[in-house]
Amino acid sequence: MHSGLPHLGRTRSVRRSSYLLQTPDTFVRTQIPGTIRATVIVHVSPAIGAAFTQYTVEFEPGGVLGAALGQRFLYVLEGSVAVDAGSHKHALGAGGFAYIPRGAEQRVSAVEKSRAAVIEQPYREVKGIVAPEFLVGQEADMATVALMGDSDLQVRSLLPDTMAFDFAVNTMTYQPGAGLSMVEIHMMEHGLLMLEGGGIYRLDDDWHPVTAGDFIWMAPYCPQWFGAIGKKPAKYLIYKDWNRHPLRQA
Ligand code: UGY
Ligand code: MN
Repeated sequence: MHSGLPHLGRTRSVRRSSYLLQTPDTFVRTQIPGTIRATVIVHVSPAIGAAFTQYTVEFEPGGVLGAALGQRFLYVLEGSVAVDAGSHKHALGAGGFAYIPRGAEQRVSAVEKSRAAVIEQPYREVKGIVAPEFLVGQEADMATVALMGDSDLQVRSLLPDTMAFDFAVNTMTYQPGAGLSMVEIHMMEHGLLMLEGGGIYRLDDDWHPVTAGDFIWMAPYCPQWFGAIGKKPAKYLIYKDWNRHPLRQA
């Protein structure tokens, strides 16, 4: 019989000063202003020291997401989500994504039961550079590039690599056995959602098994490395702050 204490307080989730590994068994669902028939799982926010927020929104059919604070990036994980921003009206299926500039009037609603990853960040202006405009796309249609010449590690940049964008969102797909060619230590922070497969993530001085559904936040300068394990590819969606002077982080 079920004891009521199946995990006895154990979980793969870990919170350290330089990273957070959040596994689905520890997800807490909440509301943010404006959400209707939708709940959010906030993965990371300034409360932990991040300069952005990332959350997963789970919609009932017809559910609505509230207003954004700053620019918003949305990636549909499951179902179908309508994004309505002024003259732009799109229905996005799984793998569809939208970039919505700060201040844009918007309505993000679910056509059916759906889930989406959402990233919001204040925009860091640069004199002489025009802020980005609304865009939508489909992950599978984006160009795929071998990372450092390794054809077993493919990267798709979802946002254009221009100075107008102050963050990047990419997907990274590792064939079984593929791994990052180096341990990275960099100023930029990451929000990472495991989409498929799994492997071992080195975070700071710890090595963690990770699998689809897990979320990881890496603080600036967190040593990081990933190697894919298993019989199918591992794939993640990864946010990175980008393209700004190191003294212009606010
Ligand atoms: O772009 C990146 O920094 C990426 N290679 N990092 C990562 O996968 N942890
Ligand atoms: Mn990195």
